[in-house]
Amino acid sequence: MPFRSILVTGGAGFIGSNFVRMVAREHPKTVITVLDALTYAGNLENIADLVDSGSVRFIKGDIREPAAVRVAMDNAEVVFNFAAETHVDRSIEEAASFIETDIQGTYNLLNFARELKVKRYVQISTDEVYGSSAGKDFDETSPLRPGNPYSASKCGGDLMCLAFANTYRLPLVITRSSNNFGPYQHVEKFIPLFITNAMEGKDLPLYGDGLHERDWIFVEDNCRAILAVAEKGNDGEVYNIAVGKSQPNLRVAELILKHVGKTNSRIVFIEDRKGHDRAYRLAAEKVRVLGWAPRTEFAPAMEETVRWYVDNRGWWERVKSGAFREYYEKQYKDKLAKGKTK
Ligand code: NAD
Ligand code: TDX
Repeated sequence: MPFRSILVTGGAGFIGSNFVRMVAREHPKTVITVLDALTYAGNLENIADLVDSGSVRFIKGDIREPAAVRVAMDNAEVVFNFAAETHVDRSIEEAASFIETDIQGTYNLLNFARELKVKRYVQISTDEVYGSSAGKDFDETSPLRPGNPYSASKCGGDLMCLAFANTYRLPLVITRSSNNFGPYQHVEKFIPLFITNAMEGKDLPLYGDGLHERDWIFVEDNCRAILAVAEKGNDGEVYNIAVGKSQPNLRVAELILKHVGKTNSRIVFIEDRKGHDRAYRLAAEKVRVLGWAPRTEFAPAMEETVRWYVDNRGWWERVKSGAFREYYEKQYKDKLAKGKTK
């Protein structure tokens, strides 16, 4: 990778931690700083080994606070913004924190990226900004039609990015990927919730008729696509990232049960999510022109993912019970108190 030093916001979350692990493994000369507020979704355990070995400098801080952003961005050549409030169901209950982090936080990052003249700013966005797809594949020029407060907040962040690219010529790119799955994903999300509930012998709560479709991408494939866009994408442009194999939630739930070794009897159909987007479908040829293609097939990646949750039971039990925070705070007490872990 041609980047000397990168700032990864939200690097203690699901995709951010997988991204940091990939860069540390494959580009050991790149200096990595992680800025993460460690919200309920941020878990220092996800990158603890890298922080301990000195491969990653960790700063506990909030992108909503300009001062924290300014400190973390010092010396960053490239900024990757993964930090966000990300769970649709939470945004339906209460959206204020989504607006603050996903829009205001993005604005803070853009301001300092401009002031400090970063070489490239990469905004991690989502297929949800286009809204539900009725049979049509959305490309990067499709209109934004968010269907819930989370995706509306992501649209706000994206639009501010595009405004900075146009007004100030900030060299930035935006990636919009489909649903990710893999290790370290929070148990509130569909696939980890269903895997861990199946392991615990609990019900698997499917919303509505269970026939809503998602185009699942293995998290490592998305991380590689994000790197490709950061390295080779054109300034001011958007890149969709998807595999192009949508499937209904019910089928995914059945596959999970098969891998966990349980019967289908635990699937229960519950009241639908409010405003539930039926399907997301992306046309993602543009990123392929940069040389990216997914390396992973859904079925083996799912098997690997289930195995990860089986092998890392302590990790998700601590996330489910809430004990994860006490666990890492004990380990990093002094360092976290100073607001810096190195
Ligand atoms: P996640 O919820 O697992 O992680 C989010 C991380 O951001 C956490 O570590 C959290 O502590 C941190 N964070 C939240 N608010 C913050 C703030 N104000 N300041 C600093 N840090 C803060 O999310 P994820 O699934 O890893 O998603 C990462 C990014 O990818 C998000 O921008 C999301 O919109 C986007 N995305 C996710 C998916 C998916 O399927 N998970 C798909 C497309 C796009
Ligand atoms: O208990 C559940 N039952 C259920 O049927 C949950 C949590 C989800 N579902 C359904 C809703 C969706 O159709 O499964 C599908 C996936 O749900 P989520 O994991 O909540 O993902 P989604 O709403 O599709 O949004 C995800 O992809 C786009 C991420 O959470 C976003 O951050 C990302 O931008």
